[in-house]
Order: sequence, then structure tokens, then C-alpha cells
Amino acid sequence: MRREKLRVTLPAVIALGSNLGDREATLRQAIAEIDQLDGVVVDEASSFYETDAVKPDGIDLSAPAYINAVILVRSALNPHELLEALQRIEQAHDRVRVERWGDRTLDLDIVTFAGLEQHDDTLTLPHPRAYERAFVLAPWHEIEPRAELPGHGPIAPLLAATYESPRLFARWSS
Ligand code: A4P
Ligand code: MG
Repeated sequence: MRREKLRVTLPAVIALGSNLGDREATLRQAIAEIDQLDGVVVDEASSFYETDAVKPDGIDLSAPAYINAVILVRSALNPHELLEALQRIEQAHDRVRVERWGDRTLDLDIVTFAGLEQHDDTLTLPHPRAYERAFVLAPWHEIEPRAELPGHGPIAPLLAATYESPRLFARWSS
């Protein structure tokens, strides 16, 4: 008898960001930890991009720059379970929440989950600001150029309309 369990997985896009500590090492560890989650597989990871910190008032060149990346995953967890799992990984990396959009060792956001559009107290899908953020769209476009953001359409023109310029920092394989 085959003991293999059938499990339905759905595709999701996760954005990673860090602007404190060893940023690249933190993101590499976080990607490995996401891949080790029961019910989540990482299919693809973008390069690492260095990006100027965006604060509620705009770009803040006095804040430490971020390293950002995007990964494509398949998830047997539902969106809220995935969010909770990502928040546990953030906590394990000593994430401290002080101010909105404040500096952080690790930020993990669900950009899209299986094309869903939904909103409640803890989760908004797709991520409400992804459509205007080069630090999400540039790494995502690198690994999935024909992707679409639910409610906003193809990401290529969305990326072209942004003003920030993410700088290639390191290749995934380096
Ligand atoms: N939440 C709702 N929807 C989602 C979602 N799709 N994914 C809730 C993840 N979380 C979601 O997030 C606050 C709450 O959002 C969570 O408790 C969750 O229930 P948080 O991570 O605690 O705080 P935050 O990240 O400071 O807030 P926010 O508003 O999510 O910030 P953003 O929009 O993620 O922006 N500049 C550069 N260059 N690179 C960056 O990565 N990141 C931010 C954070 C600001 N500036 C940046 C970058
Ligand atoms: Mg966040």
C-alpha cells in the first residue's frame, strides 16, 4: 500500500526584507527555514537586491538600506497558517516592532496567495502596497516576468511605473 499522503498545495509569493544585522545571511536563513516548514516548499528564489528604505514620508536615505528578495512557494497551509508560520520565523530572528515601517532584522510578507483577494484584521491579499513597490516587483519580475498581481494586472508595467531603483546585491547561488 502506498503511504504517500495526497496534499493540495497552492502557489504563493513571499517578499523578504532586512535592514539590520547581516541582511543577506538573515534572508538566506529565512528562505531555508520557510523551505523546512511542514507543508511549504520553496520553488524559486530571486537574487538579493539592495534598496533604499521607504518610510511613510518617502525614501529615507538616513535609514539603513534594505536587502530585499522574493520567493515562489507552494503551500499546503492556508493563508492564515502561512502568515503565522512566517511571523514565528520573524520572531526567531529577533524582530522587534517599534514604529510603522521601522528598521527590522526580518520582514516576511505574503504578496499573493493563489490569486485570492481578501481582507480581514490580520491578513490582506494581495499585500496592499506590493503593486507600487519596486523592492517587491523587481525581484518578483526577475523570477516570474509574466506574473500578475490580482486586482492590478501584469507586474511588468507596474514595475516600470515605480521610481525606486533596486540594485543587484548578490545572486542567489553566490
Ligand atoms: N498583514 C496584513 N496583510 C499581510 C500580508 N499580506 N503579509 C498584517 C504580511 N502581513 C500582513 O505587519 C503588520 C501586520 O500586517 C501584521 O501583523 C499582519 O497581521 P508587520 O510586519 O508587523 O509590520 P510592518 O511590516 O512594519 O507593517 P506593514 O504595514 O506590513 O509594512 P510593509 O508594507 O510590509 O512595509 N523599504 C524597503 N526598501 N524595503 C522593505 O522591505 N519594508 C517596509 C515594511 C517599509 N519600507 C521598506 C520595506
Ligand atoms: Mg510586514
